[in-house]
Amino acid sequence: MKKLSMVAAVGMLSLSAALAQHEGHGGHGMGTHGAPAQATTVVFRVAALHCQACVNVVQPALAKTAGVKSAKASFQEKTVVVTYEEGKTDVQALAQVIARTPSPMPKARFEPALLLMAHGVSDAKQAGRLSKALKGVKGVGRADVQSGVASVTFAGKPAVRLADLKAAAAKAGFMVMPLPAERAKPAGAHGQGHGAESGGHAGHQGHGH
Ligand SMILES: [Cu+2]
Repeated sequence: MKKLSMVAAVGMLSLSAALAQHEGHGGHGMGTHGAPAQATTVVFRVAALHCQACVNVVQPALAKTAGVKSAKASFQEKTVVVTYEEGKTDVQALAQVIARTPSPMPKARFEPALLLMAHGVSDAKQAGRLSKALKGVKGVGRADVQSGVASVTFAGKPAVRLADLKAAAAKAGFMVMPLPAERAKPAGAHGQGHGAESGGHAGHQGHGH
């Protein structure tokens, strides 16, 4: 019986794959039943992800959240990449799960910022306008726009959806979308090396009292 249903499931999978390939041909039943909910992947920057112990608390907290399909935290990159089903959970609720997870490090708190790619921002004035538009969404705490990336934090009830942020940006003449995970690597990785080279100057400043 178990084997039979396995075979049936595999059959269904290859059938739907075949249907997807031949989308033009009638496609009856497509999208009416068994269609997967829209999955969205977002990236949060979490500066307080210090080590593997931090990763080991954040990932399971998200994984057991309804609507979350996968969660991958990285202390090297200070990011949490979450794939979720729209309608079951959304960005502010996910941020709250991260924020409410107790850090294993003393006195540390996970303070997630949603990273969004901002299109249509070419100068500081436009960055300011987009930032203001995002801050206008009820539930958004801070919204900073730098180098084409908007960093959004949340406050209050977990009601803000990605769609709300997109709509607010669109209304102001911009477009935001989740930052692709591969673009979320911290730019500071290069900066730190540079800082070490000119460490002599930094040292002087540090003793300047
Ligand atoms: Cu840690």
